[in-house]
Amino acid sequence: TAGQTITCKAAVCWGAGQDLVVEDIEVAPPQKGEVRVLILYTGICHTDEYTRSGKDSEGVFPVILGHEGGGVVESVGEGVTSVKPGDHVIPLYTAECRECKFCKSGKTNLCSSVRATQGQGLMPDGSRRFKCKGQDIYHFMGTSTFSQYTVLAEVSVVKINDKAPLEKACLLGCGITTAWGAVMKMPSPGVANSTVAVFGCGCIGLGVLNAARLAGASRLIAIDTNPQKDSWAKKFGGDNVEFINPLNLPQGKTITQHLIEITDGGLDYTFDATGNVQVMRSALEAAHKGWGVSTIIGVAPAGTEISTRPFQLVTGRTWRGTAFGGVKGRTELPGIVEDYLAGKMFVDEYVTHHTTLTDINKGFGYMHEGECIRCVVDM
Ligand code: AHE
Ligand code: ZN
Repeated sequence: TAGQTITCKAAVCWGAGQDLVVEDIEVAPPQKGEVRVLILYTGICHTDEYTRSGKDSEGVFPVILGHEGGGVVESVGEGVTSVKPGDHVIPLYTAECRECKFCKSGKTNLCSSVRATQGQGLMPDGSRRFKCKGQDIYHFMGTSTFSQYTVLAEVSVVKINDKAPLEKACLLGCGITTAWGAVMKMPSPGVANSTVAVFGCGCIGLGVLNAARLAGASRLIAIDTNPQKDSWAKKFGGDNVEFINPLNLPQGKTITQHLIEITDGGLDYTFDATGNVQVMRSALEAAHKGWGVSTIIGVAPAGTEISTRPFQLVTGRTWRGTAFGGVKGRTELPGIVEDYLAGKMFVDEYVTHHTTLTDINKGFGYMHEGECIRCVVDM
């Protein structure tokens, strides 16, 4: 099939707010510096729903969503050297070119090589590889994993150990790695022997708890309005996790006041895993005066803004954020896959639901239910 257009199935979102429609699409061969990948499994992340719903300011339609995939290289374009047909790979929505100002800075995992075109739903040369009913279809996050075949920039692909089962490892393409990195790549001194609170116990929040436990946090507090998340939080963070439902606080107490009270002044580290800007503020203000660090992981709806009194920062709290956990995909993801294979971190445990490409909309439905952590789509 190398060099030829492939016809396959993909879930197309024709317009903002519409359900996905499984269509026969055409996938053009990979051009120079590109890789065509057979996607075997993909997770569904809230960011897919966010863009589907029309809330993403970068959203363009018609589009093939999906960014948490696992697959096998089918063919490569001219000049591609880092992967070859048959390699097991994970698509990277945060590319790593190793040549741009960002990559060379040593200070960030953000890479500028393909980000501008990626945000417009295009390949780096400004064109598209998907067609349906004669119409060009936009790419998404440089990945478009809701297609049986997708085309990626070489800088947006990483080869992983083929012993890792792709029906689980696909989840390392977004949620789990993001949470893991947000904790493990925290600037010094890091979460060891520190108090940690995480707001939101979905995939990201549970990943933070799992990583913070391994990193040796001294106290773990999990916050969620869904009481069922208590047992989930303990499963991922250990039996000592203290679960707080902010809907059940003593009369008149805010979550921030309560946390400050029970921790003698606040937490060393807090994490927002909700994408809610009010929660982000609570997380920042629950960080300890003088040194507390609050990390934003959740993606907030377009148009919303965060606020706090500047005094909160003047008095030594740090507000930071992270994309893909600060992980450099091509350099660091293979090692994270090894950590998974060595049993150091949970991955299988996040999979609560399965669906097929045909029933992908059901997967979006599961996501709105509290008991779904991750739904894996068998493509
Ligand atoms: N397009 C949105 C921004 C979306 C966003 O913040 N994406 C996260 C990843 S979400 C994964 O589920 C991210 O890492 N962003 C870094 C980047 O380069 O986009 C908007 O608001 O415009
Ligand atoms: Zn995601």
